[in-house]
Amino acid sequence: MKQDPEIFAIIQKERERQTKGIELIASENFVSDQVLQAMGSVLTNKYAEGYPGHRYYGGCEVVDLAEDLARNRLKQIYNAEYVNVQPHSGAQANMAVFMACLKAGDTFMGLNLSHGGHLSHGSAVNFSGLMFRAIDYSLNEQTGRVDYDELEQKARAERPKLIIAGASAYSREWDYARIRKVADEIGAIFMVDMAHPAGLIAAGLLDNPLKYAHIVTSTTHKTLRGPRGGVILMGKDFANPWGKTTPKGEVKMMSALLDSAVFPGTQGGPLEHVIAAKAVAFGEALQPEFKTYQQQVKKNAAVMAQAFMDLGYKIISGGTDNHSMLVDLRTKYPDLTGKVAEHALVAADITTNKNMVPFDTRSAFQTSGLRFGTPAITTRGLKEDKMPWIVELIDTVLQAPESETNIAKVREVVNQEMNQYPLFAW
Ligand code: DSN
Repeated sequence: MKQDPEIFAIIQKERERQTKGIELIASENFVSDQVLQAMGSVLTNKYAEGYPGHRYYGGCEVVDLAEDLARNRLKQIYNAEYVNVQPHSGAQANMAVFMACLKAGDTFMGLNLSHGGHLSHGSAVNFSGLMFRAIDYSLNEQTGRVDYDELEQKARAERPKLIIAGASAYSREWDYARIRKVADEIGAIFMVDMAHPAGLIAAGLLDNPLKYAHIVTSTTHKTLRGPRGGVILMGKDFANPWGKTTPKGEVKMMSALLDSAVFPGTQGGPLEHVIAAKAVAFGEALQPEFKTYQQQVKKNAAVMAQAFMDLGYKIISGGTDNHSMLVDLRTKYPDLTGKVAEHALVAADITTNKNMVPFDTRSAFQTSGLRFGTPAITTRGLKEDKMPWIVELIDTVLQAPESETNIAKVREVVNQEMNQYPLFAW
């Protein structure tokens, strides 16, 4: 069959963009060739509504093997008792948890979006904020860390049924034990969305939230370096008989509630080609090289954060425990918005995203911050000695973000250097 020239030209263009630039978006990564192969496989042809061994279609015995492999490997990585690998994304995983744990209008609590939280943790324009009563907790302005005192006070006063920990732009470890304690005190379910640091947790470099939370959700494509997708897990609370009582008076296990909240509650047929790619990525995460990779991700982030601070930039919370950092541009360039900075850096083939900083004086469309992360450049092979070099290039662009000549000079240096780090084998 003749290739579709239009779309394959576009794919080629994106491949070139990824190859020639420095990718610093904290939520992105480059998957292995075998993850790509599994995603582009014949498994996309199969309908498999239901779960392995209990499907609504014939001919599922082969995809059952792939889904079981994904489930078993994921359990092994995080020491989980229950997993569901079908959510199409992190937001879908979160939606299923809401459906299993709450009724429309119930109160729940998550980190304020403008302090680093996530859309699906209660934003007014997301299903979570539209269908439920969302209350939030914040970061402390001085420390740039979660204000656990505020979290506890609000939880006691408002008695949310669900408390969510986890963030999209937060560079510090969480005190999960403290949140679990207040959740137990008020009878709330404690959920952790570990999407961002999932790979570091898998490698044992950050605390495993399954030890503390009733339910954990994640994406599979950030630090975990798998295909785009979501998962749900449970650890020690798996056997808790909490859950909804059926009309017949039976108490349903949370695992059954979660399974039916994913399918048929919020999704139809699972993406078995993506589940196979998840299985591949989970297999990779179980290898010793994965730990070495994550150690480098963390080391690169720490060195990059220090390099920013050495040049006079403010890093929220003064550093990082994980793969990411949030730069407040106002200390160095008070008149520069995140929007203009992002645009200039992208033109220099350095990809990042504008981000609100806690207590930002600008809107989400302008912002005073930039978010950076090291998972993708570490996969590419860059080590800590290159981090100050990257930060200097960023600073060169930000000194004259409107100057095409300045940007073009940096772009040339970026493209030449990245040429030394091959990315795709096929
Ligand atoms: N959009 C993702 C991020 O960039 O962090 C979160 O889902």
